[in-house]
Amino acid sequence: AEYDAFAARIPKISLHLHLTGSVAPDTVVDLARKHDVPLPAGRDVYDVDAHADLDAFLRVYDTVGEVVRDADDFHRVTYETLALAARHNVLYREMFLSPPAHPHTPYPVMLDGVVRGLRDAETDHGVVCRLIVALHRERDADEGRRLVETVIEHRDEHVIGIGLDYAEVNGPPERFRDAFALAGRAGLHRTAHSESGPPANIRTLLDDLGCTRVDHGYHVVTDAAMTARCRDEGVPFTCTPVSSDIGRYSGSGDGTHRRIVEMLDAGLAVTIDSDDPPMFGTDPTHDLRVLGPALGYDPAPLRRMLGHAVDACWLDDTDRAALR
Ligand code: ES4
Ligand code: ZN
Repeated sequence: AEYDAFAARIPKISLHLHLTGSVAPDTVVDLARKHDVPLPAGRDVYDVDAHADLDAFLRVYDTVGEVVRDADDFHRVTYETLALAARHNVLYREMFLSPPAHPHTPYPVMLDGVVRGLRDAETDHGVVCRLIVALHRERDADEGRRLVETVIEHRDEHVIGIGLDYAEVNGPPERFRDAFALAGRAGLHRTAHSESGPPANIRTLLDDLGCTRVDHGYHVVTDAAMTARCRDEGVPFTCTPVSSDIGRYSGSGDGTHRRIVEMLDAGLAVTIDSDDPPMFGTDPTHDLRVLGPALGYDPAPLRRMLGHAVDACWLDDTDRAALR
């Protein structure tokens, strides 16, 4: 009970959350009606069956992308997810924006709505948010590179980095070398998902794509040399206990969160987030509470992970110091 209260109260820094995956079910229904998009009948928008495998989950994610369309929609969903975050004491978030998930929306329109949403949320709730534009790794490399060009063309101070999302098996990281190099030359920070893939993919992220973080990265602990390197270099891993347990990537769906415990025991810089909160039935407090049994209900690792998130975030050192 003491641990649970601490999980609610501790300040939080959120480094792994997808805007498209954070839309409340009522909002999805509202926006579907607004844009006349049919939703699957006879069941909840976020049915747990949708999570049976990653592809099924990603089709639900794409459905949300269909209904979040105009600038006002983006304002609304950004504001709503940040207002909720503030209630969980999230101080700062770096949030994934997946433009390819929203085929009806030009990038500048999306950016306008999102930036207004995060400004309003900061004014009303004090939560600060910056953006990571995620490239769709199942699409070809050229589309990714063009998205980076678009990001640079519409340069906005709120967009501080790029990422790589969707299914890793269908999009090996080396395919995006040029796109990431272009982003690097433009001064954008870089991260990428590696949830199901081998430690070799983590090496590609660090050595070939210029990533300074790894999203998930559970298989690092299957390679002793890679684990030692990442510990020595302080490479941050943004882990998502709820979504990755459901997907059987960080555990066996049994709440032991085996991989995350191994990563912590190996001295790796682990941070914790929700991935797609309503889709996986979680929130920033719940993410920490589900780790309770795995951590022996000890609050000390929660403090350590907060420290890792402060180190891992892409704020400049003055703004970073304000979070300590
Ligand atoms: C995602 Cl691979 C993956 N996992 C969870 N959420 C996502 N959104 C886009 N790609
Ligand atoms: Zn993710």
